[in-house]
Amino acid sequence: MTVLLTGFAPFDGAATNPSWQAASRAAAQRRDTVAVELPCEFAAALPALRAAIGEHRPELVVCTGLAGGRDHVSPERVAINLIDARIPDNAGAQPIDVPVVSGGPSAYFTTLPVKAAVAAIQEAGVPAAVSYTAGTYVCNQVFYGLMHLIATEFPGLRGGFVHVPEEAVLPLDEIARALAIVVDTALTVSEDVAVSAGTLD
Ligand code: PCA
Repeated sequence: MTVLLTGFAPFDGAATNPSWQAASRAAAQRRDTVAVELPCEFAAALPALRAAIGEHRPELVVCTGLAGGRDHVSPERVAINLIDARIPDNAGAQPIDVPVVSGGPSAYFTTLPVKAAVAAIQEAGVPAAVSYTAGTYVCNQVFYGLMHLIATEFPGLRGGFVHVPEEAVLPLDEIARALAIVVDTALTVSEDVAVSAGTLD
């Protein structure tokens, strides 16, 4: 396996999480990709991610999670070293104003070609936009932790994070197609395209 795709377990009382459903669907359609579900728990998510990287030794890791308020697929540009949980996680923990990694840099940038990926997803007819905030909950924690793992333990590994909308907003097949396009783009494009994807909000 060369690609690790992750999705999250359901959280906040939901029965399913489209990030895991789409990630497992996309992986099932590819020979180079394995999918792993991460727990939506601050204490357990990063150890599970680290174990999956150690087991599968991928060259590319794309983690995904649900962003309930969004109506499009959003590859994330930046992870911040901050947890500020709005709701408790699945283990009942609600850390507020703590770093993901004590003493770590304030932020990491993705090493995925997010602009090229967004252009390719849009070309396939699926709504997408680059995002400049992954929030301050478990998704941002996993994104930051992934980039920190790459910086400290797995040099050469490429990785990033993609938020996906609710299944009612975008069908799972389209979300899965978008994730496959992110993977294909990352495997073929090493330098991102220099077009503006900036935002004023
Ligand atoms: N979304 C949450 C955590 C798990 C998930 O799928 C988030 O955006 O932080």
